[in-house]
Amino acid sequence: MITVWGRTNSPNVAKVLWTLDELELAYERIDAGGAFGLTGEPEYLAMNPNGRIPVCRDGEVVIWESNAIVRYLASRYGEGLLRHENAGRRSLDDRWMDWASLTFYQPVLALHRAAKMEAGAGRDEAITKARVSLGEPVSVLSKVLKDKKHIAGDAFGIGDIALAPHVHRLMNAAGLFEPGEAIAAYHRRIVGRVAFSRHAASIL
Ligand SMILES: N[C@@H](CCC(=O)N[C@@H](CS)C(=O)NCC(=O)O)C(=O)O
Repeated sequence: MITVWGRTNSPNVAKVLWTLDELELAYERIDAGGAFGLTGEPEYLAMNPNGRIPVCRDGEVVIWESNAIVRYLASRYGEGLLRHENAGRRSLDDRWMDWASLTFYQPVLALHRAAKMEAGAGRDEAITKARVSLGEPVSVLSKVLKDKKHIAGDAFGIGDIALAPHVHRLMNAAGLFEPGEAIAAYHRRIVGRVAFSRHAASIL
């Protein structure tokens, strides 16, 4: 049995649960992180010395870092489905996974946090700062998605799994940021996936 530790409203946990659902794999999930705690316990730290969520255990294999978990699940259970055999094609998904985490995640998180601030407590400044930091990555993403159904081409893959929860967060901040039609259309395609829709509501 596969076990996942993590609260459901984390986009990094959502990536893992979404992958498991796409692959129709059975799993159990244990609440951890945020108000659930657990991540500072010695048993948890033995699995992930960073004390962060998610963690995934599959038999003897224990993995942390959400992208590493998604890659593991796709390679072990989704070869030819979510994970391509051709190394060059695989690298397309890999680079967008890295881009989503290293370039896109922080500006989206900044807007998400600014949106939740109380009016008057520096909220407007925080929104302006987040908008500026989103400008370049959103421009790149819009150009790439203009001619593609999914981030690495026509076929859905793990590049989308790493990227879409952040796109979803961006779309949830509608009114504060206009991401443009290419990103909005991509978001509609992803939301149309049953496995994503099961987890999307909890990615606040
Ligand atoms: N790069 C890591 C980030 C892990 C991370 O920072 N997770 C957050 C939730 S998204 C966390 O553990 N926050 C502390 C908590 O929830 O207690 C990954 O992708 O797994």
